[in-house]
Amino acid sequence: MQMIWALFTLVGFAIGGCPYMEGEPAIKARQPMGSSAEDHFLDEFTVDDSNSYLTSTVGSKIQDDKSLKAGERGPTLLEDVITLRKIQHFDHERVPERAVHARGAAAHGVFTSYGDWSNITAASLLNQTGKETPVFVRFSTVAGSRGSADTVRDVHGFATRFYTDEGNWDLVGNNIPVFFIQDAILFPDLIHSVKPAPDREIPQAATAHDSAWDFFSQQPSALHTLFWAMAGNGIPRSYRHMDGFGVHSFRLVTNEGTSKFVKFHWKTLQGKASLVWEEAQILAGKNADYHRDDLWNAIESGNGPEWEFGVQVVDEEDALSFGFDILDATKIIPEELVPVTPLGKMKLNRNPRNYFAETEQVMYQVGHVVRGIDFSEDPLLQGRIYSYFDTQINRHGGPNYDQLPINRPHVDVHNNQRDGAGQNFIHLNTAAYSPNTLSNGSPRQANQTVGNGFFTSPTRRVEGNLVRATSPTFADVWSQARMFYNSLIPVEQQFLINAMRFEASQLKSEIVKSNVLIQLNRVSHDIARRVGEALGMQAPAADPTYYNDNRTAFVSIFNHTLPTVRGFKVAVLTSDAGNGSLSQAAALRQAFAPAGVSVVVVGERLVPGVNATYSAADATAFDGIIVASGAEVLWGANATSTLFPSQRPKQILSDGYRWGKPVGAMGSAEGVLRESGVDTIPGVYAGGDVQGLVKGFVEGLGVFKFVDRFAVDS
Ligand code: HDE
Repeated sequence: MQMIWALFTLVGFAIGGCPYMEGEPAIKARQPMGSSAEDHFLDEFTVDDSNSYLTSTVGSKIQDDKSLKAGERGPTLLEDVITLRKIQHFDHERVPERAVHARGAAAHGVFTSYGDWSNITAASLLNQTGKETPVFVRFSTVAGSRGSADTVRDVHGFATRFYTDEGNWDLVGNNIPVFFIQDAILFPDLIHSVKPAPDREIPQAATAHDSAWDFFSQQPSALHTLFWAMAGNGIPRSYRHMDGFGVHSFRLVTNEGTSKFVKFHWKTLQGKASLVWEEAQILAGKNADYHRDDLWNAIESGNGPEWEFGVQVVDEEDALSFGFDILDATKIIPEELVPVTPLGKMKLNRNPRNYFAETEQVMYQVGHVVRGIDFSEDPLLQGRIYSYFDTQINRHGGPNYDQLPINRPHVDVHNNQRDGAGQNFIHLNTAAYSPNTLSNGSPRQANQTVGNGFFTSPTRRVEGNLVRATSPTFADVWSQARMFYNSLIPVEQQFLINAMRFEASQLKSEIVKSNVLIQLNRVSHDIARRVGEALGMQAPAADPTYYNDNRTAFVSIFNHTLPTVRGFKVAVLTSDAGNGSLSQAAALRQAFAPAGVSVVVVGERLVPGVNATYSAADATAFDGIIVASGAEVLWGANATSTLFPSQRPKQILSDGYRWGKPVGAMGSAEGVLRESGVDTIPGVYAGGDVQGLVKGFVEGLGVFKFVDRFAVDS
């Protein structure tokens, strides 16, 4: 242990390049984890530049704002190592972005076990009530590049690293519990089809193009996941408002060696919530960092999000007893069949201090499991185990990526792996092989397989002839897509159909369009007919083999109110010409504060008390909109101003209403509601009493989307 601490210090010293720094030393002594709220495992790698002189990368004090020239107007000299090194370092600042999931944001947090779960797993993070384990969680979209917009429609990554006291466990999951394909060998095909066209690199971060739907309709295993993505799950309100899933079946293994299949779940304690498509599209331009912003601000304002961690546990012999194969990642186990047992809770409470060092360099790996957790034979999972190790070599440039501060486990690492690019450690053992006598046999084998349920559960047994084949138990890829659709409320089904209309109507190939209708028709004739209508195409005759009336209660996003609205934003529209609207906005701010809702005061100019101007504000940025009394002047003769685009205040109100948000108006502003096309139906609040209005409005924020405002066709 001592040696590792010493090495960490040396490494930090090299990274910090700080021997000549003045003021606070950058390298702090390592403290035991969790001894104070400020303690953090990355502290020793931080560099504090306050009160310091510039130095070269090897510590000499330098001036680096003017290159060394032969004469004031002469050429820069080759011997100007300061300029050369600075530019060279800049030239190499980027590492390859992730091949998928390039766009994302992350945060630190803590996982707390609800109990001692050693009856189902030997995993040490779950063996004690109240036991805390640090985590680092990265959320992402899949298809877009690193600079793409947050609110594009996509599956979202939900990757969690647990820094357990027995090594790192990475649960690299998504916000959708199923996946497009059943076998890892198809992953490059899937991704090539959804990524932009190879000739013109269009479109960015979108599946509304021929190759994606060509693949989806040729590989119908994609349908179930596609349905989830076309529904609200593809456009969550924020990372905080989505669930997470391990997707595959894994195994939990006890110290006694018994094992069971499990599906891992993260259930958001903020409640599931989604945008509507038009909002998401506009946000992609107005604020491409919408989700990133939300997560960052929620944590900074003390509203760090929480998820409950749970498992569905299935006996090994029941793998095929539900009418599908639990090794097939295109299937969920409906919670009515196997309820989710909550095991613990995670809270994110700390933002990264450096995006590159932490969020960009975190390298999750499905193969990082700890004692008590084992894989399953899911062929998709098997391929992932390889892919994540391999891709990190491409990103990092060598095999020592696990030594980066964010990737280090919080336990000692001893093995005979040596050297490689960027080796951080100075290994003292000169007998880097096993078995040895020269190092007293160390590091020694720690074979815990039998009796201790290490990586591999001792009861696992496989046999079979070598085949390149899909198991017949994976054959039905339509029934669960249908069950998913059946389980949505009508307006949500409409959103899904509208999303498909949006995407399919942009397809150029008539063959692809017709193949899409053939596949949709296998799920539901009604869907095929309604999507076909927008394409000007007739759906094929009903194809009822997989039609069913199954439903599950746990997949709808729009059928519940949110348990908390903390971290939400309400716009209060004001006018500095309006009588007292700014002071009313201040009173509203105070009244919303106890609910954890922040108020953004919008006005014509950034005068004191105003946080945003009409020239920049837009309804997409807010979860609710209130017009303060006095602001009605902007609806009348002053509706046109050079300070903001024509009719902008009215547009903010009517857009918010149209997108299902709670809206309201106070006192003399009440008349603007009708004038802006706002009918008095649920989710519209009016009155002169600040406290009374806020009480109702907070409930409206919990409803989040007033769905009666959206038309449903048949
Ligand atoms: Fe990934 N996936 N994936 N994936 N995946 C990557 O690894 C891959 C799959 C997921 O925030 C890559 O480090 C294959 C399912 C997340 O850093 C890469 C297959 C699920 C993230 C890779 C899958 C995921 C990745 C790219 C099919 C949900 C982002 C960069 C066999 C359970 C992690 C990287 C982060 C990232 C391969 C399918 C989730 C290329 C081969 C299923 C959340 O290795």
